[in-house]
Amino acid sequence: MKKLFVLIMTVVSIACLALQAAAADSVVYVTTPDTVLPGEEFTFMVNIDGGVSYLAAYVRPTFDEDVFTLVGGEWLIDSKISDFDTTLGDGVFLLDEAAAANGAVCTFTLRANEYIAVSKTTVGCEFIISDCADKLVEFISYDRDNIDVESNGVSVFGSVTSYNPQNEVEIELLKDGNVAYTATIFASDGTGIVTQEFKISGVAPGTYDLVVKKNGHLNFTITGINIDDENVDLKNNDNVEIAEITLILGDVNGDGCIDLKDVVELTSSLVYGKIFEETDKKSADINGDRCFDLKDLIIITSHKNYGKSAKVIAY
Ligand SMILES: [Ca+2]
Ligand SMILES: [Ca+2]
Repeated sequence: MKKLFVLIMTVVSIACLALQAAAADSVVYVTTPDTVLPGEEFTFMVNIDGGVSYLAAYVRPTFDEDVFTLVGGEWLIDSKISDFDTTLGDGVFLLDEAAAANGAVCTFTLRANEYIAVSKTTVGCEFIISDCADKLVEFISYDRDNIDVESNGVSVFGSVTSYNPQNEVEIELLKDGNVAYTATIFASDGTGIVTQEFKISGVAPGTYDLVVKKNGHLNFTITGINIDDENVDLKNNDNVEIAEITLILGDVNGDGCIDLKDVVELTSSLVYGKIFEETDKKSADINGDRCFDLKDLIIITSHKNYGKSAKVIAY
């Protein structure tokens, strides 16, 4: 039913695009609390004012899923369709007859997650309204940005040394094999070896595995990191391999080890001696200078890299 509704809305919206400007007076607004504590549940109301007549609407709450979980929703109007779905997080409704767009429409209930990394967030609601009688469709989006949330949990700090800062580094904290938190060291200019720091915030107590991933490099895993109520700075660890995480590189084909297959890929006539734009095998540019040449081959075949497979060490 929802797909059908969206289809209808799409068709109507295309047909009536020129008329949208005429319906600019309606306002959707949400009423939310000023402050939310970790683990706290709250309900916010969605209202529409402005008097535009409508028969149907699509509604969806907007919020940061790292901060809140949608736990419920309720229509405050009589509608033929009431298919609000907490899994999909949206719903549509269709009135028996056109009504003026005034007053409370629905409520959504959100629960703040137990561990939150940010201190401010936004909660809002998106609306698509259809007034079939006038062949009019109005798009309204509204966000409210004044919810303070109490951040908690601890932070995990570390440093990663790798080649080619033009590729980003992904850091994952896994709990029971599932990714629980992530951080990204974003791409930047430059070539060659670079040492960059990362921070993962809002981490709940528990035992985690930390995995560092970067294109062209082997994964680096630290298992069994115990986190309680204090920040963990891997850079202070007695084990230099943990304190100075260094990625092994040269995994051109991404199979988790560096061997003859990677050399063969780099030295292929389709790759070797080419410049960056001339081949799709971007991962063969090991040092990030946008050329595929002897410099890359030397790095792959270096004793530090060649013959190595993904590193896993215990915390
Ligand atoms: Ca490989
Ligand atoms: Ca290169």
